Amino acid sequence: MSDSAGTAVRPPDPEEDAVRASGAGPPPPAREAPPGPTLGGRIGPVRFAVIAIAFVVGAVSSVAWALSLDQGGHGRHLPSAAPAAHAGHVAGPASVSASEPRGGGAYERYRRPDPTLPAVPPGRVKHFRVDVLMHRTKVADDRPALRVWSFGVDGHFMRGTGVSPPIVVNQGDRVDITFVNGANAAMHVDMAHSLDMHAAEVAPNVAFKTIAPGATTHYSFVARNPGVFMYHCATEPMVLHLGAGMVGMFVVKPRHMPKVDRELWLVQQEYFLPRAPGGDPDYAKMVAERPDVIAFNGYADQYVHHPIHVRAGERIRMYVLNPGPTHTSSFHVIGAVFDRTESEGVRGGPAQVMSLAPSTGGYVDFTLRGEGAFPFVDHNFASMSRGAMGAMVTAHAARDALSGF
Ligand SMILES: [Cu+2]
Repeated sequence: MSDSAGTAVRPPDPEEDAVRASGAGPPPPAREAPPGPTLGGRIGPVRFAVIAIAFVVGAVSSVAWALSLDQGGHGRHLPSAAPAAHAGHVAGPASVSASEPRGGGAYERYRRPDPTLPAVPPGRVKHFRVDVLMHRTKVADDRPALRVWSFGVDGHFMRGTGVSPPIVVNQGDRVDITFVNGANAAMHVDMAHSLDMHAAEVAPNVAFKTIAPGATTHYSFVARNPGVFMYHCATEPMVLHLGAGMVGMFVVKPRHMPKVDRELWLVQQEYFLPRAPGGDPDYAKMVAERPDVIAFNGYADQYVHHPIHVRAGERIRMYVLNPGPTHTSSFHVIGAVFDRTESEGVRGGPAQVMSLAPSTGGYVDFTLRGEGAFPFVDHNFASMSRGAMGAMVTAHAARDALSGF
């Protein structure tokens, strides 16, 4: 974690890979602006003090854990000492199998998800293959790893975080889904799962059926209704499967949508840490509605440490989903007003927040008027303190732009 006092420094982000490498079709929205100043972690004195304490405690506990794992012979792929090691932010292997951890203690290296909304794939029928991946990762620098149950889309897995990739189609598209509950041993699937798409108007007992590890199911639907929908596992107990990570964003872009310069996606997700490092999430915490970490795109405060680079004056659209499973989000961008919002079929704005109950999605349009750092948060500050915070930084912001918070 970096800060203006220089207690630690994170090197620049690795370049993210595209969520979907489709060829033809509409041009993708603008990627992030060229990196400006490195501004990670320049935040106010109170928050800094809390983070600094957490940093030290986290470092000590993580080193102790790493040492214990090494003694047990399970230290393979461990970053050298959690928070400090994450300062490396080494890009994980691109292949599915290369970084697969073994044993109870190894976990994947952090890899920053690209917050740029993927382009709609070409063709009249949109085919997606959705896989299940059960993998060990951290979701916060200063907290132990856990086993996250997540989805991959068309061979893209967001290893090193707890998030699943977004899926994007246009209103009116036919969507063809192949759901694979762990295609091979590298997926580490050891239980039954299912795939429920909220945008799909289908008989759920047919389409969303629970299938055994290694099995495949298939369904198709027309995305008649625009919106920011959720997809998730619907196998009981659902709070366990959703709380373990089996959620994602499914965007149906409306016809005649006003153009913007940049489209971003954010999934605000809850994580319930296990009783033992590397274990499955704690079910008791889920039913008690007590998440340990609440994060945008699968890793606490990641876009504070590695801000999203934008340009002052451009039109920005953020697609935001709160899959929960238990908490409501009050999504807010500090220093901006949403001049247009749309959530669950209701258009609004100007607005200061977009309220997102569990399984609610929407998008907000706004312009950042001036050079600087613009944090985005869950304005439920208890959730923000658990990691639901990020920042956009404009191309010509001062190097210390985030230090004023
Ligand atoms: Cu499941």
